[in-house]
Amino acid sequence: MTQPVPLPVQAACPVSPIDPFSDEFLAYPYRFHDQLREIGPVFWLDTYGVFGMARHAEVHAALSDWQTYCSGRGAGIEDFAKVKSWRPPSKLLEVDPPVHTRTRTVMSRILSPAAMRQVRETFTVRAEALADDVVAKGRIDAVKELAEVFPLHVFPDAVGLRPEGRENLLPFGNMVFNSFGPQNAIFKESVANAKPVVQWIYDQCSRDMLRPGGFGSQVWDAFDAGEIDAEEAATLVRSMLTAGLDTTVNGIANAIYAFAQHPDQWRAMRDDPSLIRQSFDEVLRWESPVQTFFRTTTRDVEVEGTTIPEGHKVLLFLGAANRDHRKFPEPERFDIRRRPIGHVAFGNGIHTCVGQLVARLEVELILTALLKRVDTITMTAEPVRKLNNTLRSIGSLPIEFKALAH
Ligand code: OVV
Repeated sequence: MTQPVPLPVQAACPVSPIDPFSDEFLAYPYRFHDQLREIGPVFWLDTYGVFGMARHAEVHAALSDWQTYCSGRGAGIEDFAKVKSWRPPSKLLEVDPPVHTRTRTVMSRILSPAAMRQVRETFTVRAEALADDVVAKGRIDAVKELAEVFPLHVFPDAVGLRPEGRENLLPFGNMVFNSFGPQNAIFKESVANAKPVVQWIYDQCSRDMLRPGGFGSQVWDAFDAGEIDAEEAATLVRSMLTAGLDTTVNGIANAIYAFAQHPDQWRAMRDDPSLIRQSFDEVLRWESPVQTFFRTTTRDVEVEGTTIPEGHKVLLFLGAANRDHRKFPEPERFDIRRRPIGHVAFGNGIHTCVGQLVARLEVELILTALLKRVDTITMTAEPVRKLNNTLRSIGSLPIEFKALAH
């Protein structure tokens, strides 16, 4: 392909030829993570000419320091100061204070604990009905028939979308999460049919398309109140539609995968259902749906003896940080009693996932409904990975539920 990019002269740090967006890496990241964590606290990825961090301490610290590691130049590999972004930048993910503070305030109010109490009952009824359905079937593809079904049923309704066209939601998220990485074959394939998908998404963001009272319409209420402008309102609705589906689909799929691999942990949770909510944090730590995000340095910054010069991209390996033995002893072990405080699957600092209460609610309700009905979860064939430049994603997960005897 292209020549390796030389390390900037000011920086003295290990150089790695590993390509974190190659098929091999994305299909099985963990042995590469080990190498990257052990090579040093900061390293240079010469395939792309970006810095990287894969240890928990440095990833966590970089996420906390938005003044030094900014988001306004993009959370992907492209530097918005140099190239125009693939889509108009997010007003939430790809901005810094003061704009971020304003938009974030609106979003966190709409996705607050009080808002979750309002949707909880509807979400519960649907989780219970879906659990009845999949347990009656016995053998299912846990991605197509469960993990995709539940978020796609409850979340677009809560946002207030029309029923028509919802099949565009997952392809759009898939594109955007691919677009944070390089324009490799994975990205290109996902954007092959982009036009109608993107058009549909943008159409749904205007006020007249959104059911009054839903999360989307509430964004527009903030426009009425003068908190945000019209462009911000439409783009914040887009954020919900982009970040709210593929992430939770993979969160649920990864949870089923984790429990299918660890029957003792499913049993432990049935013996003590109070573990359900915290078990999701262990799923997120062990198999993080969002594996990476970039930041851009706003100044020369010294990290453990390396100076990262201003204006460089830094790739933060969230999934690797979550399996750093320096932070989490025996990190490969999936243990729902662990209480993995400090995991960075939802990020950290001012950009910490603003929709995480929705994700937590969805997973809690699905696991609760399944736990009442399912004795054992068995994988009936190897799962098939779906490669994505950012997401740890499963394409199909054939499983069998054995129902509890009543
Ligand atoms: C966290 C996240 C992922 C993808 C898109 C966005 C946010 C957005 O705000 O558009």
